Amino acid sequence: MTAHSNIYPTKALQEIDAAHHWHPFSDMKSLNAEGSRIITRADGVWLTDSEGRRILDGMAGLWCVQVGHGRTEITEAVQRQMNELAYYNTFFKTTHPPAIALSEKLAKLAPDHINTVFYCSSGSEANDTVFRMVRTYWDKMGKPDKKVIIGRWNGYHGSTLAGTSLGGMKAMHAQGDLPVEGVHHIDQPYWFGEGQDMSRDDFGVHAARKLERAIDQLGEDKVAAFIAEPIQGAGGVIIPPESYWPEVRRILRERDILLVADEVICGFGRLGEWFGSTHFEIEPDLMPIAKGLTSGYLPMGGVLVSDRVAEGLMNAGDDFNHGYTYSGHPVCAAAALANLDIIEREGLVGRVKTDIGPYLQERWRRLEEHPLVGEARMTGLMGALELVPDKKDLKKAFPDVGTVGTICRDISFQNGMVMRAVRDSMIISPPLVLTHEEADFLVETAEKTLDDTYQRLKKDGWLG
Ligand code: PXG
Repeated sequence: MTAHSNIYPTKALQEIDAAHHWHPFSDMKSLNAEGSRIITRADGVWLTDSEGRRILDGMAGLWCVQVGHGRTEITEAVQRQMNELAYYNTFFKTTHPPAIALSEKLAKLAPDHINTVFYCSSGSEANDTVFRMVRTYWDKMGKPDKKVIIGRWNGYHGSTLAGTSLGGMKAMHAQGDLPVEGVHHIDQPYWFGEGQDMSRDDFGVHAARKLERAIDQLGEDKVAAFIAEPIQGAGGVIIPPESYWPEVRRILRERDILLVADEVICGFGRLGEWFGSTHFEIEPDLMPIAKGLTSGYLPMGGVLVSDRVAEGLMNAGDDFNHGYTYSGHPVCAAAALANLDIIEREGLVGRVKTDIGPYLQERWRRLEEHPLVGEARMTGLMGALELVPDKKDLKKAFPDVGTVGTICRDISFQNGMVMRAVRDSMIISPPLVLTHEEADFLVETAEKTLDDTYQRLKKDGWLG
């Protein structure tokens, strides 16, 4: 068969897929018994599956398709670049115009103290790059004992060795005997899940002070960096209380420790600023990026490097022995430039801040009135619904965590919308081009999905 073979019946495609394709993060035995969903086309915020059904892409692919699907401005830029220079490397004293132009562009978009980019092909590679950069930086600064990187439980930084280690997903650590040495985890600022005994602001400070305590226990002279997502994505859209980031900044400012803001999801307009760091006024030393950089049209990632770290590493007088065959890939860089051009031309960042963001947030938050929803939260275009069995006791969770979330996710798909489930919360992160009508459809479908899920749970005895 060919890549365009949507002439085959769904069942035939599912059988071939089941026979040969190992999916990421999947229990393949049960997936193959059920059969995968097959997406064949996409346009704007709409996916089409192999049965010809249209489904609203509430997750922008996998948190990445900022400009929507099917944008010919990007595909044409890619084709032009393919014909001109499909590949050349950026090693051995060489570069090329797409990498040069993209670097200049990113330096302009990034906060003022960030003017340098190191390229790779994914968010995971970006965090592997961060891992080596941070440690090498302190070596060059004459502080080779500063090696420990502090991450957070339930943070996500990718699935390579460094990405998994820096992240705080216990199920991932269990496979491959991770984390690697020299990584320490602190608690996350997850008020709904872990902080309801305190006010949000008290809990934000409390969670930040875990960082202070960890640094003081490990020793400032041993700690190289703290890494965190401005808002945790894969962990369940954990929006920190407003008191959290200012306190983290105070703690790090008082100590000589680098701050890495993982912008892989929050970057490129998701929170109504070019970077999530700007939304929270984080001022990081390093910013890993990927996803929205190309809107997912081609794989590309990078690390945006502050002047302080760039000068420390680049003026050290020897090589940083790190890089990838596809670092700065010309076609991916052309896709990124075309994508950033659309984001700028259509004012998508400002649109999230002042138009579609507030519009969707207001409607989304109203879902908190539903009997299944304990909390409805959203910042920018990144939201979550916490499903609970009893609204009178918000600390009570469903048994067998994750089962109810999966039931709700499947019902959402049947109702014509992709929502992702994390534990028993439902997540959305739609393309930034979502129209008001599409936002209405999104919320109406979420509401219908909650109703259908409620009926199912009642029928199956989940609600007592
Ligand atoms: N950092 C963050 C904050 C991410 O969200 C990565 C790094 C790794 O990027 P790559 O390109 O290597 O995947 C991510 C990726 C999910 C899901 O189910 C989330 C991600 C990837 C796959 C699934 O929510 N985020």
